[in-house]
Amino acid sequence: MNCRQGWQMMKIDILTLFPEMFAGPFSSSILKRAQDSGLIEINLVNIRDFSTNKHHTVDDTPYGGGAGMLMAPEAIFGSVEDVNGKNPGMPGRVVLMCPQGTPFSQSLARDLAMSESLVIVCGHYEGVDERVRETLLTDEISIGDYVLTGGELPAMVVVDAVTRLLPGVLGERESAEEDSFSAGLLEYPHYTRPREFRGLAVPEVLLSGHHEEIRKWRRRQSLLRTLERRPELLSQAELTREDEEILKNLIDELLRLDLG
Ligand code: 4GX
Repeated sequence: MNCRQGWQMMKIDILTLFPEMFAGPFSSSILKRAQDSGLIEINLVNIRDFSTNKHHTVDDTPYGGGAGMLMAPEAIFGSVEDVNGKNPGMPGRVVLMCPQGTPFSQSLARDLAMSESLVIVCGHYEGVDERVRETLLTDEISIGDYVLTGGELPAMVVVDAVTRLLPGVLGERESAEEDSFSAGLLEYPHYTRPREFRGLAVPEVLLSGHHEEIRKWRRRQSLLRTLERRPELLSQAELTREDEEILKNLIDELLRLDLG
């Protein structure tokens, strides 16, 4: 349950100490269009507005000692409870962006895209008081194994990847169907005009008009790229008998190149 119907707008609340960081990405291109056409509504909430102390601080030192500061619970609880109160009957997901989270992926993006609403908390400092994790969150997500200055850029990544999956967001021309990862393989090489550019020719088969030959060439290129760059994807990919045959030949060829 808690599954959004395709015609319903997705409400996205972003809880952050730096709401101004979102201005550019959210007022451009497809994310702007998705908001203008009512497919998503993005609400930026400044966590500092929910500080309960007179200096409006949101951080504090860790019990037990040690370097660095933590996000204290009061302002995070206050801001999450405020947005949850304004989304009655929308028990969507409450996500913390942090390096300890589940690795973000296209399948997690698909899963989030079915939620009625998203609340995204952008982590800062050395992290958040553990009671936030214990009681407020449904998810913790990491966008990759590197250290950023805060959870804002990760939140933008998640909003972007989720939004483009919502029905009506992409036009016919931008369709999400044939993308990398839709079948678990990397994309084949693409070419557009001119036929020859600075002495570099477009592969002959693409100009031939032989649709079956073109399909086979593209599939082989997808498999080759995946084998060379991301072999770990192959174990999860949806492979046909033909794909397996092509892969065998590719591996044979690569081995012969190595030896010869
Ligand atoms: N994918 N960071 C969050 C502070 C923090 C630490 C622990 C909560 C718990 C990151 C990433 C990321 C840096 C954002 C540390 N907040 N977030 N921040 N990679 O590196 O998502």
